Amino acid sequence: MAMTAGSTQKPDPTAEIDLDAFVRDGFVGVPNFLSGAGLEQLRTWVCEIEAWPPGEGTWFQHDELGERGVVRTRTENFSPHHAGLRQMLTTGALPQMAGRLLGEPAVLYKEKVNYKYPGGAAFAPHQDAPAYPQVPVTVSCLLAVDDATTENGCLELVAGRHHALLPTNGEGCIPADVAERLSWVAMPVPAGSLLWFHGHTPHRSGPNRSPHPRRALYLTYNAAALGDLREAYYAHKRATFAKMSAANAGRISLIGHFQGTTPPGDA
Ligand SMILES: O=C(O)CCC(=O)C(=O)O
Repeated sequence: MAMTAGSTQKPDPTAEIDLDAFVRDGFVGVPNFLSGAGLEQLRTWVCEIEAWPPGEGTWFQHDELGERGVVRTRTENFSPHHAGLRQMLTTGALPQMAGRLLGEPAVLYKEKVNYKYPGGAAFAPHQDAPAYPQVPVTVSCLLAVDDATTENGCLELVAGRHHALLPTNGEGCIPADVAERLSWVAMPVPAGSLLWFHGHTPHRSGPNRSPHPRRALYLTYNAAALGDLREAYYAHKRATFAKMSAANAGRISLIGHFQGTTPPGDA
């Protein structure tokens, strides 16, 4: 099966979402979004964009200095430059599911792949909202490229805490004393499955203690009524990174949730 929007499309892809669970918990899984040739096609595409050189005003490539040297840790803003991924992210089932969760039509806000190679770093407890300043409400979906497990650093989330912004520390993350009072639940996601979560759902992840990468796409959508804000988001990220102080060097996002070390001159 070639993974075009048409061939992955089920009659009503949104029918598979447990909306009540999302409203209650702030996250919900959708199993078996891709399998077989569709999943293999996605893996091919992810390998293609991982191999792109550092973007010069286009995509973002972020690297990580790990125990095995420098490895790719994140690619962002690839949809304008990859037709297959653009079609999958901006048409058909994924924006339809986002629209069902938002309660109105949705448009892609940002997209990234986190590669989390063996030894790849953890992410500190955070909510995404402080990192997405152009828009008050988002929904994101993790599309697992490899099985995400407790060993390789799957997401851990907090149920029912997606209605408000928690306190933030100087990194834009949830302070340790607040985080330790929350009930974290690990959410393994099999390859090809989805995990949708709200922009205010607290989440974190551990390092990759396995010998294999744990790759995942993270696709974020906002209400289309608020506008197509992708370009504004990436212009803001680029400008912020250009004037980032030495104290913030090492970030791969507008917030300092990434716990790894980036090589000098990254981004
Ligand atoms: O990929 C992970 O392990 C966590 C990613 C995450 O929370 C983020 O990129 O905001």
